[in-house]
Amino acid sequence: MSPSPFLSPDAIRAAFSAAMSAMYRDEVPAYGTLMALVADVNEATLASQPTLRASLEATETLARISEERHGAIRLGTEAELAMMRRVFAVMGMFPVGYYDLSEAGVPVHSTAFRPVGETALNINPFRVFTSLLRLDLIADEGLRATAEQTLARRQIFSDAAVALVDKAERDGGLSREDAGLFVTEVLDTFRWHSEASVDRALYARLHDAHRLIADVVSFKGPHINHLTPRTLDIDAVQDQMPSRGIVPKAVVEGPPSRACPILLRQTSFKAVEERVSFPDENGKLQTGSHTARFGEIEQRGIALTPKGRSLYDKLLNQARASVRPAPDGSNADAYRVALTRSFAEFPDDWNAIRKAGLGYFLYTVDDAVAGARGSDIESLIAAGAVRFDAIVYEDFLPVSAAGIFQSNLGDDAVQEFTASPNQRLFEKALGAAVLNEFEHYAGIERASIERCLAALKAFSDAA
Ligand code: OOG
Ligand code: NI
Repeated sequence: MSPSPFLSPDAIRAAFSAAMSAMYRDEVPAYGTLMALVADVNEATLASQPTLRASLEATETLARISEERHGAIRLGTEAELAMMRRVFAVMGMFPVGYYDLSEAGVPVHSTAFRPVGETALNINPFRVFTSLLRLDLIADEGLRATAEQTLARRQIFSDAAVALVDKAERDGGLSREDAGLFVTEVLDTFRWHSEASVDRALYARLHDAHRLIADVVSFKGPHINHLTPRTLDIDAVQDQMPSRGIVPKAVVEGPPSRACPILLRQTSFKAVEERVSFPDENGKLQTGSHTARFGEIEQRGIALTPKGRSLYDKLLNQARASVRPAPDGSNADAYRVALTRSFAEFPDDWNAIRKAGLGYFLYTVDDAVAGARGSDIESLIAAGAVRFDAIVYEDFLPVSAAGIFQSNLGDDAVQEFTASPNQRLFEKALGAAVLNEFEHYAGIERASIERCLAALKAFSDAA
């Protein structure tokens, strides 16, 4: 077989993720500080928790930790979303899940572009939370039309980027050289532009309608608005942020701190105020400021089954019904207590989580000799032949995402929209259906069980 003439999508994604991280470190220096803090905390955590290290080794996910991050962008039009899907596909990233944020007062709906399948995820799990602005939620019709016209005039992809996507689709991949060009050209789309494309008056009108609308409509492209490294101990990072000159958001989003981490916990530092300029009618630039870009960290835990997820949703709602976290942090301690109390109902032991069918696990052969006579997975586990490790949650959480959006939109910006999920409309714009996250995890779990049974059968047949 002759070697493939193409660089793999996984390698293109890894290169793109590294280039994006370097660009963002230049643009927002606090992100670099955060990365250094996360690296220190991860190292200390691995040194003090040998079982965590063993589990990451067993699932072959240790190497990816320090490379791991997600980012987020907000797009303005259906055409931008459809093209973005094609761009991400070249990097082996596909839309997973549908998130309706209108319910939380943010006029967008979203998906996450990410690698799918165990191998691709282990090579590089880079993902991008991608939102589409919903102009249909702007009440002022005149402003909506102006916003639409402004967005229709911009072209966020370079001609060269579009040509390379066409080529990749036509030929089935990109050569190493083309892949290098592709990374450079596509990175440009995510770059920060300090010169707005609207005048100050229009910016102000958009901003009054919703800060997020101003962020999407006023600029030449969908600047990356944050990057998020993965930490193994989010509480330690949250505690240490101030000592490195970073001010964290009031509370950590998601489940409470637990022995067995579930889903996703996230916190961020507030968006930085940046100088921008607005062209006036004579083309002269007037200075102003815009606040949008921030940094975030996250700790990922086990992916939950639909049963586990509905228990999570119930317990989170219960905690938030008793203490609603105030943006100024004044009731942060009370919220933490309410959360911990509510989640006492969620088993905090890996085998209990597994036995209750609440989470997904990866099964691997630990000791083939011990399993010589077993044939079902439970007796193989009991005999010590098979070990199980949590499958990491690769997706996002709508309530957490809303909390992250809010803390960076200015905490006074909370606004009500009628909840109006519209996955069908989103998928029409995207030009494809989004994948179902639960099916994805169930497939990984099932495949790991089949691999164990086949390996142990081969072993006992040979013995
Ligand atoms: C996206 C916020 C959501 C997360 O980690 O939940 C997000 C945004 O602010 O554009 O990134
Ligand atoms: Ni994020």
